[in-house]
Amino acid sequence: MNLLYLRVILLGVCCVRPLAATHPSDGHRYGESSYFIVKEKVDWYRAKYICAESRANLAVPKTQSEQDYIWELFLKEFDQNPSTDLWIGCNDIEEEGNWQHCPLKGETNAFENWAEEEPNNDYGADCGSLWVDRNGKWDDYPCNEEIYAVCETTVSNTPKFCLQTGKDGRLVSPEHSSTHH
Ligand SMILES: [Ca+2]
Ligand SMILES: [Ca+2]
Repeated sequence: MNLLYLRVILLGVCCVRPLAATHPSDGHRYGESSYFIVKEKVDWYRAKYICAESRANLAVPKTQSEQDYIWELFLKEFDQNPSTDLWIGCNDIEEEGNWQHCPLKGETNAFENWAEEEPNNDYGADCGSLWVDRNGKWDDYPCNEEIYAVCETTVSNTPKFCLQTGKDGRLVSPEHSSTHH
């Protein structure tokens, strides 16, 4: 193989996308995210851990359409009849009433979807869920209860890194790329 031919091959390698590494293969794509339902009943901390194992986070609906997508995905996974509510990522674990990731009613202009009179801190509820009996509206629920969960990971359309060739035609190893090889 002559050197010129080798250079052409190496240039062709440029911009290889890291596939699958950032989201599980059974994820459901919507917009810039991929979602999957944790189909076992777990407490909120365990749910968060299961998401993290797939490099995901507990999902937080940030628009009505994202809320609808997650809710419909959940119903579909359980033939329209899930037996428990669904953990999402918002919580006021650190400080009572200081909700992380989900704004309170009237707090900002950002999307919120709390059910009537929620969050109410009933039984020391500190973790957010989509409430089956309220058609997916948000409820604060005790974190140690065991229910289903939804994970979300961002799917980027742009390449995370490029392989580059140096002046001598050899592959130049970009910084921070080692974890992808
Ligand atoms: Ca609380
Ligand atoms: Ca509640």
